[in-house]
Amino acid sequence: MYLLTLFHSYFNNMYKFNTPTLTVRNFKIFKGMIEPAQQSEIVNNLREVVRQAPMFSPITPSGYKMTVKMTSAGKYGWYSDVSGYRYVDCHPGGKPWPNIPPLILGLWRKLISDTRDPDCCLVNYYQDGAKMGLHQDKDEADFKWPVLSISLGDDALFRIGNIERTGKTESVWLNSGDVVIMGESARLAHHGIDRIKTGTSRLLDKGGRINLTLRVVDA
Ligand code: MD3
Ligand code: FE
Repeated sequence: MYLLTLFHSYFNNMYKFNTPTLTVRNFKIFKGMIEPAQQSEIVNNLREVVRQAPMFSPITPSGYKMTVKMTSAGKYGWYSDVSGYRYVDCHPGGKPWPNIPPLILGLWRKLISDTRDPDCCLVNYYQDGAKMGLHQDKDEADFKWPVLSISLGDDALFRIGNIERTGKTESVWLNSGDVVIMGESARLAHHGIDRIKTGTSRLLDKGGRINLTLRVVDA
């Protein structure tokens, strides 16, 4: 049985040697997995990403400007306007998205797969009062791939719901350096960010919070 499990992990390239600090509704939360020096290095890498692909606030299909600023790295970037949510292969300025920084790719390869890289690293930036309403992520072709999230900067109140839009939710605080893996039943669960506690981290010069999500987009 043990050999079978090992083979199964090897076959899927899913590394399960790391035990989550806590698991809430199959969201696997690794507290403080990224040490402060590495967090700073990631932020430095992101400065270059943002220089090549400046942050913008997408418009939702219902016409509201999102309070979160975003950009992306990788083959695709996530985008939204009145026509809908989708992945696009260029920044709204017209240039292809910059490459995903190697340090960030390394985390994916260690935790998720060393044979299939993510197609997108979505960079979300939350500042004074920014939040993200309860939603599902379903613009990707294959939900068998988990999504990996990395929190940097100020603390955030993360809300976890159900596959259905309604029902009881649970909230957890995410701190700088926390990593969350959303796979299996968590992959299509509703989730959102209720609020940021400003001034809780000194990682970012201008304060706020960055969340990175690594996603496989193509089948
Ligand atoms: C569960 N971002 O970008 S990360 C998002 O902190 C998003 O910026 C939040 O929700 C943030 O879509 C939460 C956690 C997260 C990200 C993607 C998921 C949870 C997910 C995809 C599927 C299921
Ligand atoms: Fe999401």
